Amino acid sequence: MADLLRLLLRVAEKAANVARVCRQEAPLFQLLVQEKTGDDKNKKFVQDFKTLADVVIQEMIRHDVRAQFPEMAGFIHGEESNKFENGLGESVTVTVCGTQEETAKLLASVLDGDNTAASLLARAIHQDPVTIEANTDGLTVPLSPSELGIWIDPIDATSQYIEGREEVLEEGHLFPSGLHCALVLIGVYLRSTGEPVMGVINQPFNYKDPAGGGWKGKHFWGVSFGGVNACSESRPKDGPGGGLSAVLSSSEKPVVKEALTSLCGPDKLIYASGAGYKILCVIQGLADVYILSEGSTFKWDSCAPHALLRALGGGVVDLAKCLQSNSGAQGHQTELTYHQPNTECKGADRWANNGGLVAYRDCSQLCSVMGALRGKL
Ligand code: 2IP
Ligand code: CA
Ligand code: CA
Repeated sequence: MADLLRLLLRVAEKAANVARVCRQEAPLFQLLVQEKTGDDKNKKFVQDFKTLADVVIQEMIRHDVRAQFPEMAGFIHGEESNKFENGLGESVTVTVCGTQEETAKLLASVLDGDNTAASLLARAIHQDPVTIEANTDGLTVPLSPSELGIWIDPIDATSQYIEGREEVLEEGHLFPSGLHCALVLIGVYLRSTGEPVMGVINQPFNYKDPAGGGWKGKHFWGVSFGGVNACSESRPKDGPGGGLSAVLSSSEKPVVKEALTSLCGPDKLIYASGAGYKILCVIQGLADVYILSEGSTFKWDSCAPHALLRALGGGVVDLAKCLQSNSGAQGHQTELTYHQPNTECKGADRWANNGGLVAYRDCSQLCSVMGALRGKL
């Protein structure tokens, strides 16, 4: 398990590099921010490029995990499909090839022959990342790769990634939107039960090097299984004056906003972008809970940060199930799981967290939230 963790930290850093390169290299950046104007072919090309950054990152992660852990090959899932139709109507399957040149050639066929953009992307994909220091010494978990599956969100909060507003983060403060909300999420679950057992989060745009070296990232990881709980973050201390703080999507239902304003007070209700970023805020103690009443997140959004929350003694529950359950919020029956699709749904919705969710560090705070929402939804 420690081997897998080290690999995921490394490949998430490579993914962060690709995300940074797409914003740093002018030919790629132009494609990323280009307005969707002009003829249909141009619109589609620009749209493709935005998706391509995501697809390429996901395939790179899949490629590297499969190379080291072939037992996991059929169980590496993600948000994106690797089938692409280019502007000429040709179908191309995006994969990471054996050499940088081959990958560049393949990418050029998706990018309608834009060799400069294709070569820049291929270089980032095949580049070795800087070594990631993680204190995983002595971490032994009795699980083998053949028992595990993976969920990847190559870039969460894509809209913030493309908009690209820069914020200077301050320790202990939640910044609701901006580039820092974009995250690479890699979660590992147990195939038999669906419980999240390991998570790696990379924040590619954590701070800008004051010496002009560009954006630097930050990584977070957690492992939680069978009594072993380890996390790069320590459990945050309770804030002054008690009281609960909650983070929500700005598109949350008015009835939920009202119920939580009554519970937390207006000053302790914060809105932020990115499902992954909101759970990260709970992990870091920038908020106590994240509540979402709709099924607008997916397994790839929650799996990685869920594992970190578990390692800290918290979790992520299915809100609808929790509201129905008589035993209140406690018990593991209401925690989100990652191994079974919603069979009644089609497409991406098969993997939606349909009942909404609540992410929490502290069970008693989860109970307060459920108390405030019961009978309102
Ligand atoms: C999105 C992204 C959005 C989020 C949505 C996710 O993932 O995290 O920001 O909505 O739930 O599915 P909101 O910001 O309102 O919480 P992606 O960017 O990967 O599509
Ligand atoms: Ca997402
Ligand atoms: Ca995404």
